Amino acid sequence: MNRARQAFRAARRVLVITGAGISAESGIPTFRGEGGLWKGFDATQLATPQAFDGDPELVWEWYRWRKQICNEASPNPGHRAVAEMEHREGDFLLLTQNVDGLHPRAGSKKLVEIHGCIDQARCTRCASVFGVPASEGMPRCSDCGALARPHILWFGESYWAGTLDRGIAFARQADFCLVVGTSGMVWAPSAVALEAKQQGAFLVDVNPEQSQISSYADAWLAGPAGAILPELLAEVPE
Ligand code: BJW
Ligand code: ZN
Repeated sequence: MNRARQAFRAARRVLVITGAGISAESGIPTFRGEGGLWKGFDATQLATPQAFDGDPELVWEWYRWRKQICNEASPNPGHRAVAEMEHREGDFLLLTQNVDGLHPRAGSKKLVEIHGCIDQARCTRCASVFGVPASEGMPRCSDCGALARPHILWFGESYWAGTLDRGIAFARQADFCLVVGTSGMVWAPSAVALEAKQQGAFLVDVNPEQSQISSYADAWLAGPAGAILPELLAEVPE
């Protein structure tokens, strides 16, 4: 913790990468591990273009169920600590894999929601993006009437312009990279963290369990984000 804190204090360009674990303490289930299943399905079965083509109603039902959980949840001390980091001097970027909207609700502004946002839908024909309507059922595009899909990046889909590329460009300049609450199983966010490390950043992993990132990290802070992140920010008397 002390080495991580010192590196953070000295840093001029800070990159934070978050995953589902940072929202676990807000009551949102993670993808892998306990509680990661819904009606016998896991994310790899439903978060795909093939699943949507085969049964759009089922996929929309899953996302509406998750949207409700996300909307009812509140940001926790981990999200608030990340928002606070942005206000230090120097450059900052938050790259989140989470679609739950808790980072912006905690006050984060310099952020990229690399996998999209659960409150948004996108037209399958004209690609227009709009808020998911409150009414049940499958949303239709308000511009052209075609079926809309969740505005979420699914497995096998390429990262949208201005998301991954922005993260990689920032990672190459970062001198501190903080990874929080991700298993690191999904490419490409884990690759962004390793790129930062390779280009000289001090890499910290915050996760109660060993992740794919932990063994590459300069410091693995094993514990829940809601406790560890405020501690990382706290002033300590010399
Ligand atoms: C705590 C905690 C607490 C608990 N505090 N921590 C073979 C090899 C390599 C790559 C590939 C491959 N085959 C395919 C790929 C590429 C694929 C991929 O990476 N697959 C791997 C799973 C193998 N990636 C893609 O397809 C991506 N696109 C892409 O690569 O485009 C180029 C390309 C195109 C075509 C072919 C090949 C390449 C797109 C990925 C999109 C991911 N989308 C999802 C679902 C949509 C979003 C949604 O519906 O919400 O995003 S998948 C799901 O995983 C979700 C998450 O954002 C993402 C990451 O999960 P995350 O956040 O890490 O959660 P968990 O549950 O895994 O981990 C939680 C962690 O928290 C755990 O470690 C806990 O210990 C910890 N934790 N409590 C701190 N209190
Ligand atoms: Zn349309």
